[in-house]
Amino acid sequence: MPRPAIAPPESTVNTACPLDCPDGCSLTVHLRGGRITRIDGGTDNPVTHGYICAKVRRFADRIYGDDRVLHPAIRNGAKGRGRFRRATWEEALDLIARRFRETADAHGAEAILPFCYGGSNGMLTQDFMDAVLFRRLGTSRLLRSVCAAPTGAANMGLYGKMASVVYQDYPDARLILVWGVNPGVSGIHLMPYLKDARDRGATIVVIDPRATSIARQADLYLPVRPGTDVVVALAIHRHLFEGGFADQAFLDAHTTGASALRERAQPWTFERAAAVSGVDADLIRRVADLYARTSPALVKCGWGLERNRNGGSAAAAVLALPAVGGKFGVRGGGYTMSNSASWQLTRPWLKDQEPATRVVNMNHLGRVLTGETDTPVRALFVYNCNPAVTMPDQARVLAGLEREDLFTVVFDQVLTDTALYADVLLPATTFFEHYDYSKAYGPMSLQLGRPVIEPVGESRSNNDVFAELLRRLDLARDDDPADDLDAMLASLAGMPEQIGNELRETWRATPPYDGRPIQFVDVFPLTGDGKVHLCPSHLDEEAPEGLYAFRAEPGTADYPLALISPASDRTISSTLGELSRPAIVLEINPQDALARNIEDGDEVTVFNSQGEVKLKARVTALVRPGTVSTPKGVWRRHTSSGWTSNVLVPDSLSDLGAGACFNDARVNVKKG
Ligand SMILES: Nc1nc2c(c(=O)[nH]1)N[C@H]1C(S)=C(S)[C@@H](COP(=O)(O)OP(=O)(O)OC[C@H]3O[C@@H](n4cnc5c(=O)[nH]c(N)nc54)[C@H](O)[C@@H]3O)O[C@H]1N2
Ligand SMILES: Nc1nc2c(c(=O)[nH]1)N[C@H]1C(S)=C(S)[C@@H](COP(=O)(O)OP(=O)(O)OC[C@H]3O[C@@H](n4cnc5c(=O)[nH]c(N)nc54)[C@H](O)[C@@H]3O)O[C@H]1N2
Ligand code: SF4
Ligand SMILES: [Mo]
Repeated sequence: MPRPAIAPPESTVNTACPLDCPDGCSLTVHLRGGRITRIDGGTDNPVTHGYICAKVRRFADRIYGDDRVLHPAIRNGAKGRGRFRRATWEEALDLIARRFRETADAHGAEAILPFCYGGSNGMLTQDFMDAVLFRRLGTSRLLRSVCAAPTGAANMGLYGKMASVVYQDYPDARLILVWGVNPGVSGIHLMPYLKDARDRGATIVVIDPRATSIARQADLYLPVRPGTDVVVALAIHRHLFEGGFADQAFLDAHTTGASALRERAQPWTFERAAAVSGVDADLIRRVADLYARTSPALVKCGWGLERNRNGGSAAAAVLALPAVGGKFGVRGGGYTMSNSASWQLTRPWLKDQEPATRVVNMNHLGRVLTGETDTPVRALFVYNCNPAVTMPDQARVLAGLEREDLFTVVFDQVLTDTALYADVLLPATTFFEHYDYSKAYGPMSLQLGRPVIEPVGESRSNNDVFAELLRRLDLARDDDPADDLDAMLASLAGMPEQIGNELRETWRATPPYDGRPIQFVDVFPLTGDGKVHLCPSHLDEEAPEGLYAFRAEPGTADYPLALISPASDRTISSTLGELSRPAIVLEINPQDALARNIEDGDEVTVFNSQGEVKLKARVTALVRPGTVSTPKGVWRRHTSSGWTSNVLVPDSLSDLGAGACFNDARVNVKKG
């Protein structure tokens, strides 16, 4: 049953954006004849107040666009060709249930792999009825490590994911290190606060291989070689310890592991760090000295620095700075990492225990689908994810998806590159057509989003569909939510009482500490003993060469350039990638271009032993020598060869969190 739209057809309605972006905007949606005519920034969220990104402004083009999946479909042609015949929901769901049952009977349910990541990132569209289904079925489990795994492991290990400094407190800082993050693109509502901080006299330092918009406005810019942040941070630690700037009283009272960190920082003089990172020793010295002497000092740690073999240690070393430097305890001092855990919400509605089935690292999708594993994957259910273009080692991922003996379900809103490989394709609603939570991970904000239009075509929400599958597989129980509305109500009932009540009444919850917690005044580490663990033994054991170790370049002489693929202003990961866009470019430094006889605008081939991608060269000094850059989230149709940067990305893992090493791709570039 399609759910009736809750908004009158001619109206202006408020909702919230749940997409995987730190900001959590409130939205105002204009409707005419029951269709969305305009999407603007809403005023409910005081931080994102009034404006939104250009991506979500264009979201109606996605909702009503040609690529929207409008009804269930069953493959009717060779794998990967995207040829389908229309099917009813009954037929499609019956087929999935039958194939799942047959697979489980013949090979065990571990032969089924659910594959999902953030999707639209809400709490209702992931780890709800989907998790109920897959837990009860006893399928393989997925390690969701494509993003935020190394930074998450570091933040958890050192601080137990203590709540972070929020955007509103940036103007109180006197010094801000913007480290491996590009807020001008990936969290735009931080930018006015950074400007405000600067106007009030704060010094801004940016550490990034590319001169991003914030780097160009910064007082100091460190064009670091990808994957080398750990040594830059350790050189700052060394200066703090050796220069007598370490806050010994704080270290004694609130930390463990300071001497281990000091020992590991010891070898990293400014000169050695400079030789490895490619950043001038004097620049590192200036930053270290500024950090030592300035308060309030703030470190904004992003995700760009984690996507390599040293990413976990880099994040740990960066996050350890305020503890060693004694920067906590004042507004505008401390660190910002993800605030996703700061509401401390659990998911009490998930009553089923996770089964002890095998865990598959999502970064290894290609090798798991193509290689020899104890229990080969025979059925794959992809939702909230577009692995054909977002996972490492694209060639193997696509080879796996092409397997004739693999039964693949893809449940998505649009005909993604992954959907082309589906045996059964299911149409999903967007967050304008179902309920979902918008939980920001930059500011502290929690809003409930609501359907503002009827589901387009025959699309259905995740909870509706997974509840249907539970029934078809005889796994449903009487107290399960029956559909999306039920699931939403169950989630509200499972929230802490005040939050649940507020969301029910105003669609928005009041964050603790007025949404502006001060670290070590209002919030403290959520580690077992309440201390900062500067060198926790479990991380030290997990990292192949120990925590804070620098592991050298993966490259060979044939592939001297580091390829990075950061967020762009066109897509959220690959979401919205179906919309038209200018040609995809490879940014290359003039020095590297000249050596290869490449001019601005040339067609170039970026290649390594895994594959090649054809792109247009943009010769620009904004990217450091030795590094080339192309946006993440590109679709196959946007390159002439049909391959995207992920064909060049190895499926090796980061030192902590078994995360993806997108920025460890080493390549060469040639004209043509
Ligand atoms: N517009 C838009 N917004 C987004 C997204 C999007 O796709 N588009 N994606 C969302 C998601 S899923 C995430 S995880 C976040 C990510 O947001 P960010 O934290 O900004 O992460 P990235 O864009 O991966 O990289 C950030 C910066 O790190 C730099 N970088 C790359 N390698 C290194 C390195 O080794 N060291 C250092 N210091 N810097 C490096 C890149 O040049 C880039 O400028 O953004 C979210 N917001
Ligand atoms: N080269 C390179 N690749 C990268 C990165 C990089 O830095 N470089 N970054 C990585 C990062 S940070 C991330 S987070 C990953 C993200 O990679 P993915 O998890 O694949 O994320 P998206 O590309 O946004 O795809 C999400 C899909 O979910 C669908 N979806 C949204 N909402 C719903 C829903 O309610 N129901 C269903 N059924 N479907 C829904 C969307 O339509 C979309 O197709 O990409 C990674 N890929
Ligand atoms: S993607 Fe981010 S900036 Fe854009 S509307 Fe959503 S929360 Fe706001
Ligand atoms: Mo991400």
